[in-house]
Amino acid sequence: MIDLSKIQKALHLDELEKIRVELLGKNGVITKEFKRMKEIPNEQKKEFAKNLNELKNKAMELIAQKKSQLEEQALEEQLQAEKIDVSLYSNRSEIGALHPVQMTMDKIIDFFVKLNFSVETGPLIEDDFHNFEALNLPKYHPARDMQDTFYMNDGMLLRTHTSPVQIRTMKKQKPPIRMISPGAVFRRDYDLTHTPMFHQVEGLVVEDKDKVSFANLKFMLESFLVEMFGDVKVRFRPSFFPFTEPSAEADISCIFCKGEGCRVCSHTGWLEVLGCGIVDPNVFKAVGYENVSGYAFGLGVERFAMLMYGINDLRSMYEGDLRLMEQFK
Ligand code: 2U9
Repeated sequence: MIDLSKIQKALHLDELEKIRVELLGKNGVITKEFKRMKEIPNEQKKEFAKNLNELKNKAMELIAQKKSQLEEQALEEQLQAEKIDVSLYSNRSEIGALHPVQMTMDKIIDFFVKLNFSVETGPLIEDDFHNFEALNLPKYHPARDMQDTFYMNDGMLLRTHTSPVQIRTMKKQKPPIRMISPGAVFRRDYDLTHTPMFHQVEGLVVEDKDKVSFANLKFMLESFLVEMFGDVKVRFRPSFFPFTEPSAEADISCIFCKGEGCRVCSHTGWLEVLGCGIVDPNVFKAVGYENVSGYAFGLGVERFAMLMYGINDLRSMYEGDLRLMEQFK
């Protein structure tokens, strides 16, 4: 008796194929039965052939049915195995943000570039001439003290302001000059309001003698401060810097209390934001410029960033805490 029940029991397609070969292949049991035909007596041949054909057809039908069932099952298994759960949590990479100091610097630079200032840079490690001597900072000046400046063993130093860039630019270019120098500067200072490295943007305009006035400087800086801080009042107070004469410091009306007086402006209603002045003739002498006039200014970028973005601790700028950065995306 040929048993067809094992077709139904096949669990996988390759098992079913083995059964098909066993039954219907070249040496399969059903095929062999057909070969036995010649041994069957003539009167039984018809009946034998009919039964055998029925068996063969039945086997083929069962195999085809089972095959499509197993194919469906295999497809289902594959779909299950390759299923993607789009609701699962993924390790998304975070999008970065520019540091508030960089954003502030970019805004400052944008303003001056629109006014046709060139953007100049220079070395962070400087010599005494470019950092001090040429800027009318005499030998006994306190800024030159080991307590205030980082010195290298070879007498070189970390620049204490970006002013050496203006000296280098004047040495390689003829007037007129219209430039800003943004960049990092270094001072031996570390407390609530000072870090050993911070950023400055300084500006310099040099024209023919008597062409540049304090009024030009005031107008330009007033426009700049209104662009940066919005609708603020600006005032200039007399001050002193070795490289400018006369010198002034500019204040804006406090952006937090609108000039009413608060903790940030120490109840004065004013915030000091930059220094400026008419370039001292000794500075022009040091670079060999004659018959020129010029104005200059300088500002601390961190201070601007703190005011513009309401950051109240300078040190938080350099702690690398992503919670600060994430607020600037
Ligand atoms: C040359 C001539 C003049 C640059 C100037 C200031 C005034 C100033 C401070 C602001 C805050 C430094 O970062 S801070 O502590 N700077 O007040 N800077 S005038 O004057 C120059 C520079 C170069 C050749």
